[in-house]
Amino acid sequence: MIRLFEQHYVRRQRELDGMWRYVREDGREYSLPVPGCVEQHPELLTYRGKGSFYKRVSVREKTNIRLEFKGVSHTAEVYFDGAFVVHHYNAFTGFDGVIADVEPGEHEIRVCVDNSFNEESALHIPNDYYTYGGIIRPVVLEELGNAYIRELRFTPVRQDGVWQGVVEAWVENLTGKALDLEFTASLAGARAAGRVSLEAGRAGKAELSLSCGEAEEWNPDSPRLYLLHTGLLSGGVAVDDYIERVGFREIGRKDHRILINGKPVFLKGFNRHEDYGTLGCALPLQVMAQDMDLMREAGANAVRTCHYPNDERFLDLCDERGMLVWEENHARGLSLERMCNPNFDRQCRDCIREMITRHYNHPAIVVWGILNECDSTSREGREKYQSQYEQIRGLDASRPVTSATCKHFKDICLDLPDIVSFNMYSGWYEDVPVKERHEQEMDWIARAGGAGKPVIVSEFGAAAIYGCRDRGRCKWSEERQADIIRENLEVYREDPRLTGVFIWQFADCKVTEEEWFFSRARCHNNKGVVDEYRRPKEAFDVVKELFAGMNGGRRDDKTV
Ligand code: ADA
Repeated sequence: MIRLFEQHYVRRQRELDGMWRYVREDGREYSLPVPGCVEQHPELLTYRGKGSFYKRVSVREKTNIRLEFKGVSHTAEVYFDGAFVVHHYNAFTGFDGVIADVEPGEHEIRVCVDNSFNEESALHIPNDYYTYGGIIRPVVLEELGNAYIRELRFTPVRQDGVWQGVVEAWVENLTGKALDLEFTASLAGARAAGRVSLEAGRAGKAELSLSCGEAEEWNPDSPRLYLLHTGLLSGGVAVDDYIERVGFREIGRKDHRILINGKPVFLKGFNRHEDYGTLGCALPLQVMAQDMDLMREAGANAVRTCHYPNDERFLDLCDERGMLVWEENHARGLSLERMCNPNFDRQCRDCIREMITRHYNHPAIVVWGILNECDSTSREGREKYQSQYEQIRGLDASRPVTSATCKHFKDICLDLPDIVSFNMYSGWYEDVPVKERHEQEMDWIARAGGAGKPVIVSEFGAAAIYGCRDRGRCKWSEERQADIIRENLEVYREDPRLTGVFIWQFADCKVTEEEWFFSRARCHNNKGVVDEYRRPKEAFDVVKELFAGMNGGRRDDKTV
């Protein structure tokens, strides 16, 4: 499955899922499923290195082929019939390549994949999550005509109580001659058309406005979605189409709160890694749906995609279920030394661009995050935070930005984001009274640049080994994890200055043995309220009890 809705009827599209030939660097051959992680194979359980995936495809007539990879972990080099097509770094963002004038018949796709840690890789490093190897998300083969819609952006705006929709399309001309095309859009009963002129071999932009008076708004309790149909015509004949699924909603901020369509919202949810038992990070829709249902059962209305952009199909689920999303770029706990890796700035910039370009239309995404627990205490670090916030705001002015800090009392960047977020492990890493420590933190935030801003507790929690029970409620037991989460939630739910809390974390996840084995039993981060097979721990029911009716300590507002 590519997305949870059809994106094309004119453009020919097929998913290249199924078994691919995989040749490891030492020549050993395997047949592996795509999407998938190589680690699911018994001989590749801990493989870290290079290998090539091969797939043979056929086309019936001469055409332009677009290959889209939704995620390859973590570096990919793509070849078509032996000719280089595209290189991409980062497991968690999609990329594509176009091969023009492909002759009818059979052809070979080769994807060289590398998940090794090296100086080239500034973001995939030994960490408190695992960097798997493989083609971890769907691969799509499309057959294009003379021109195609490369990117489609929908921005909902409410004007005088009526929903308007701004539709922007970036169109590529694949021919050696100029083209004059018609661009059409239809949504929620409204239609519009315009023209786009393209120079030979160049791209152009089309923009239309739609007045959608009858449209119902999207909000967490009523996540109304609509299909935006767009098309390209040449001389009245359809040459391409592009369908997006959108929602009418606006994000705002007021009095310490995030607003959705003018109503205050309190985010209560989980940090969720894409990781499952023996499947690694290549989660099938079944697991995504199970995670959604379990988070909903716990009473969550929000999820943080720690610490990287997520699979579009999960974001589609969030759109359908009204699950609010804090999506963030790929970075976790990088020191200034690591942030000064020569590739760091570019790899972060690419990740942010690809994340926002591809995920902009998801109504469920309400916050963009960056640089979880990176260096925000130095001048050099601040420059990088500032640059990335500016990049995000330049790409999307419709959503607030934030970053989860753990640099308590030392962070010099709290004036930069729209929302201040902090990670706090009272009762686990720090045996301190939750309320006193929380008041200290909130006082410091107000003095250090966060005054008047919405505040989110972006991480709190404790570890428990599934099945470890102890009447003494020792640390690592399920009982103690439940106690610590209860103590924290009972404080946070009474604080009207908070606009959200995210428990660390939803499910246990694998971590790299290098650098982490000593503090991560089983080489897992065991702070899930369910284990890596989604078996609930005692804490799950505590969360369910306390999330119920939790709206951030305000009796007056009717948060959604
Ligand atoms: C940090 C970090 C998380 C995880 C957590 C923990 O807050 O952001 O990724 O490592 O600590 O489990 O200690």
